Amino acid sequence: MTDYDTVSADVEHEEEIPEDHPRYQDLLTRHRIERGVEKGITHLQGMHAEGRGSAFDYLLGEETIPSADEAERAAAAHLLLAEKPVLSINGNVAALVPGEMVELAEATGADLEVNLFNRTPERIEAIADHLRDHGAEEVKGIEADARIPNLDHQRAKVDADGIHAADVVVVPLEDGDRAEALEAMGKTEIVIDLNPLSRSPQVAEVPIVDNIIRAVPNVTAHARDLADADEAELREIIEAFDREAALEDAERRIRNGEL
Ligand code: PTJ
Repeated sequence: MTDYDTVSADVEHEEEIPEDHPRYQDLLTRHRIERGVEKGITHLQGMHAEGRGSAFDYLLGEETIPSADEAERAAAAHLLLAEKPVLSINGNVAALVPGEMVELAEATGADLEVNLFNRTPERIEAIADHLRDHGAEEVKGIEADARIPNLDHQRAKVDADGIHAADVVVVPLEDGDRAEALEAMGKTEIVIDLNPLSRSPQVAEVPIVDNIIRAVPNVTAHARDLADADEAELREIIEAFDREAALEDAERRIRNGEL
């Protein structure tokens, strides 16, 4: 039997966290965010964001609920059909799922673009390096030679041949103003956010109410499964997905979940 008292609050490497620990995913997530802050990848505000997310995840039962799995399949179908899909990476995403985002980009032919709420050249570089360390070949968002209309200067910065030109954008843990501004540009938005009442999932064509740690590998798995699907099959999956029902289902789970 594992002696859980021996799991230090300050583990050096994530392998030290026992996988059978009842709070394994939460401990792993916290550890990755702390390391992200230490490396200059994650903003301090990212810790607050993580705390909020972790509370919602607890209420959801820390599992991918069936409606989230359907959203993840619809997200995969959108990405495979897209002409120019882009995955947006902020400081929390980079700390939590760097290799998983690289794999999703490879499975769907999407570009990776660093896009920050609290933008500094140092953090942009640190995140781009971190993604390259995890196998990314090209990382966009450094040049930031275009702007999202109707958003303040720093948060509006994107690459002209990246998010600005994208038809489908994955925006995990996104700020509501930017999600709305991207929607106003006509982008198909796939939002990953554990709070179904947040503005970002509310404006998304595909709201994924799931922990990003579970969601991204599952979208990749669906994309691999659908790799040989024809356009008609992908469109059918997209048509069958009901965003309102998915949001309502997640909210109901959170309000009525058995703890
Ligand atoms: O790196 P930067 O500068 O771009 O800043 C990133 C943060 C996340 C700090 C910034 O975008 C921010 O403050 O975001 P919010 O407004 O706190 O929104 C984050 C949302 O993500 C909240 O609704 C959380 O519930 C949700 N969230 C947090 N952790 C996770 C999550 N959703 C899915 N998986 C998580 N692990």
